Amino acid sequence: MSEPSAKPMPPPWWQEAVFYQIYPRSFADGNGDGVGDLAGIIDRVPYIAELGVDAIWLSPVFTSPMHDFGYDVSDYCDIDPVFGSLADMDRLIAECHDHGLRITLDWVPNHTSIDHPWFVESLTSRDSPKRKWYVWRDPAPDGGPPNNWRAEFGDMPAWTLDEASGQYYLHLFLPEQPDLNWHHPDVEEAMHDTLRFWLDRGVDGFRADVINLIGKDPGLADLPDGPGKALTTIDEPATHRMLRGIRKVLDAYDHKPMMVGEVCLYRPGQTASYLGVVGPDGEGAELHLAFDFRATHARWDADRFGEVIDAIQGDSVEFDSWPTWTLSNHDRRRHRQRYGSDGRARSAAVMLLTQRATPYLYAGEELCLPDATIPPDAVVDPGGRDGCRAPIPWTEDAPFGWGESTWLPFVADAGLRSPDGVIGASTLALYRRLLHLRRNEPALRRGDQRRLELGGPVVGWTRTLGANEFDIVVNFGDIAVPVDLVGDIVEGSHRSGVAFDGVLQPDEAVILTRP
Ligand code: TEU
Repeated sequence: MSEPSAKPMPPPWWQEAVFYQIYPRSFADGNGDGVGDLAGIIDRVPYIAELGVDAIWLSPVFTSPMHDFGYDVSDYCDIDPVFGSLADMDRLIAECHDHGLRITLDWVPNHTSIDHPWFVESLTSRDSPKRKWYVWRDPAPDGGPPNNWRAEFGDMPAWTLDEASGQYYLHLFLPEQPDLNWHHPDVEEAMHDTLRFWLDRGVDGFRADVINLIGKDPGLADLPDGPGKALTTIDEPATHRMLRGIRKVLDAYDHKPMMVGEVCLYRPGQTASYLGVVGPDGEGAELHLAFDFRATHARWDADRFGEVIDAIQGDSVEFDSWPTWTLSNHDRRRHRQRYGSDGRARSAAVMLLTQRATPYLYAGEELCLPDATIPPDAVVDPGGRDGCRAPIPWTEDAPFGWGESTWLPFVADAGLRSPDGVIGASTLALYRRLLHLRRNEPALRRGDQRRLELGGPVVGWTRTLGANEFDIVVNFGDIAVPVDLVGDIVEGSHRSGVAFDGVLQPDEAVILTRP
């Protein structure tokens, strides 16, 4: 008698999921004040579920004076009135779960708002019990900032002098975003409590903002090459210890909450190292996932994307880590804008949703949204990122489902790119078909990925699981090219449901099944 074969463990939910990022100010306007809110999102949950994604990442909705539109939190455990109330958030969590969607929140652990009661207290005196919760230092001998770090936003040092106490506080972003001192055990504990607050309310996890920054070396040494930004250099062992502590908080919950980290480091293996070195009993685990931004930096070019695809899969094998893939988010020009045509954006969707990775979509890409043009007097973001944060047009006619006056202008051709407009509807249909195909085909989610050597402007890869196999090919060029593959086009940027004729049109991407 043969031994019953051990059933392989199913992959964790966050490896099989497609995430959908919502920038709350820009998604949907429930109360008609021109700023998106939780009521608007609740109304659109059926739309999101029907799209075929599995989970939401909601950019910050916590109480904030909005100097960085919510990435400056003054209360981690409440909702800013511009977005609604805690009761609305509870309703959103329930609504998502009722529709089979998971919901993850954006946790901003590196810095608070200057309005956070912890910082307000820290500012009162050098002896305040909260003084050590932030990074305070005496001036350099010349009276200037303690080191040569520059802030991410504005042309300024990462330090602001508090005249009253004669000390500087550190802020890697705006002066209104003071950095927390994670080396203080009370900070660590208080921040763990903010996670528990939301986990107890049923959220399924978090996106952790600039997570590589939390464990800064207390020596705060100068950058060796002169004044500059420290965001992409801070990579300290202390952060790994802190992440193991965070992971224990998450692992104490039965519903398997996850955390994806924004790790702003680019050397091979650096990002993967933030997933931890996991032992047989799960000890040593850190983040569940880390963002990979390499695809967001590649221009529409076969060689570039060939390299990115290989690098992401290569790192996954070398460092035994599950990858992520993303083309757009609230910090960068949208990929439709970067690539310059609807056809390319549609092909990019085929590429994104056939990777062996957890994809992160940015709301609006399913409608083929470019960036909005922002007149100088309408600029509101200190980081110059308003264009990719334009409100989503929900109807064909102005005001596109929003109040009369929105916080940012709409994109050009907004009506055409609404779900009922010509471009919006066809792109939405493509995303729905791709997402449903991915949901129905384990080979596209977790199958092996192998590159096809096709050369020229064509990049191809194969996804295989058992006997199921798909070939995916993308033409990055602007002329039709013959491709030596046979099969049926199960899905594609320009056509589907037909036999492949061996010629890939300009900017076309197809998913083929072997006949
Ligand atoms: O972003 C960190 C980050 O890398 C960006 O600030 C980037 O440097 C900038 O967008 C350049 O265009 C995270 C959030 O995603 C961002 O929205 C916040 O502003 C920032 O952290 C501070 O919390």
